[in-house]
Amino acid sequence: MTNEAKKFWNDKMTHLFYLYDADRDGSITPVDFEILADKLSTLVGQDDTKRREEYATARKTLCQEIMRADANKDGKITLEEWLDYHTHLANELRKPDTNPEILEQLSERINTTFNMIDLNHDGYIAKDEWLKTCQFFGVDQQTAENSFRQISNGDKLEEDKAKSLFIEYLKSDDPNHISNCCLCFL
Ligand SMILES: [Ca+2]
Ligand SMILES: [Ca+2]
Repeated sequence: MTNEAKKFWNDKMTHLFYLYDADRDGSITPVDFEILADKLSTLVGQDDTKRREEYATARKTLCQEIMRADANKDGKITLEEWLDYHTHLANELRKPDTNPEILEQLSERINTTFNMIDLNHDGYIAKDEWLKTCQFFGVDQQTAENSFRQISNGDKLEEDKAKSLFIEYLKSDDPNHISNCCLCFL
């Protein structure tokens, strides 16, 4: 990896870290997931009790998976822990014989995220779901629309495609890679 590619990848992961640090205290803790899930659940409507419960469960799963990055187990993920964890993960994903346990953990994380974005649970990410989620994470509308056009087959993004993009997002150090627009979905 060149220094430039390394810097790009580091910046991408740092950006992701701050997206998750919802209370902006400089570390990722379970409180951040509560804040994010509360905000996200307003996207599906306050009245939908069932979806709100699903969100609560999804939040717990996602939190559990991501808290694996807390190397010293003090209940907080620092930026350093975050970058170490994802460097290790990305290296593992680049191998032809990725550790199956790591793949399993990552699929848990990706499935949960996918279900949170797939607001109506039909197995696809529709354009409006993509736009809403992008907006939620502060991506401007034009960028969101352009990225959807690039990655979808017109009006839908299929589950398998979405999941492989998420994995590429973690691996790729190429500033022009199509998966870069998936920031915020991990
Ligand atoms: Ca925090
Ligand atoms: Ca820690």
